[in-house]
Amino acid sequence: MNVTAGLESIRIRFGEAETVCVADEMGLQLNLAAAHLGGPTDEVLFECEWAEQEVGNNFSFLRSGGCMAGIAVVECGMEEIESVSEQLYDELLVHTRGLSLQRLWNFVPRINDESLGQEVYRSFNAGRWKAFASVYGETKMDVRLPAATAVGLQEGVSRLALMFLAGDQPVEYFENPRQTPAYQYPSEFGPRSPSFARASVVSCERGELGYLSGTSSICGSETVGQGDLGKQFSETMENIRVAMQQMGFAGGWDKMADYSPQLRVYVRDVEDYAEISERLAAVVGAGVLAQTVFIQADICRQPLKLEIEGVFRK
Ligand code: 3EB
Repeated sequence: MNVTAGLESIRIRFGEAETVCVADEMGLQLNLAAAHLGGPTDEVLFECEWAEQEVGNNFSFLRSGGCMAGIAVVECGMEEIESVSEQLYDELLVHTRGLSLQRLWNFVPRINDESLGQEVYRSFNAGRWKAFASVYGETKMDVRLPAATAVGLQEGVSRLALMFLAGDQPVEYFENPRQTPAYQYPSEFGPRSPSFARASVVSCERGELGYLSGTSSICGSETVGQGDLGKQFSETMENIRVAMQQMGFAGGWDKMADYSPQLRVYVRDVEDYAEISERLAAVVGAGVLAQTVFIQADICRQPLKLEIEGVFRK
């Protein structure tokens, strides 16, 4: 363990050639091999005056006061996704014991490909579920699952990357009344359901931090608007509006700018970028759009064309 001084942060940088975790005196950075389509290239997820860095088996961790963040990047063949995911989540849950998970990002190689008779995303879900079930308890994990994103990378395809935020501050987890909780999706979407909540809200001294999970065109548990970008966009935005209301960040799109939104849009087909960006600008305005990151990524259900997540403050 080494102790460093100065401003430190955990960051993510898009549009890099290779998916890799960089640890230095500035903190931790996840370089992501996902094509950057628009907006800022870098996002700071956590910042502090000083931090302790710690290295686990697969993770690099940053600890500061009661806050903790970490990144793992692991070489992982398609057949190993389940076991490697379980191993990473085991490690993550051991190191964050006693803290609440606030937010997780999962970048899964070849997420929509088939391997061992099932989609890679389903294998990932099985491994993640096992780790949560063994630590939180199979029937009790829903109350502690954090907001999350799980998307696929096409470049640097053999690396699984995880990033997380945790802490000792109170966290409230939220579901979306328009959507079936993902941990209760019927088994047609996979033998083990995805382990995440629709949103987390963290209370800190300076106010509240709202983390909206990757949100897509799903109503109940069904994909809405197959082959229809316009329909998928409007369904996604309606899901976001309702989720934000649940989180206590109410007021609709007119109020959005007051919550210092940091949006991130995952676009499956690069050709759709211009239309999505235009549609988003029409809803949230040019100011919010300028702060929005657009990257290419595969969404975890093949028909889904986009997914949007966000961080909000009040
Ligand atoms: C959905 O609502 C779309 O598996 O961690 C969104 C956010 C999605 C997180 C995850 C999956 C995940 O089911 C996919």
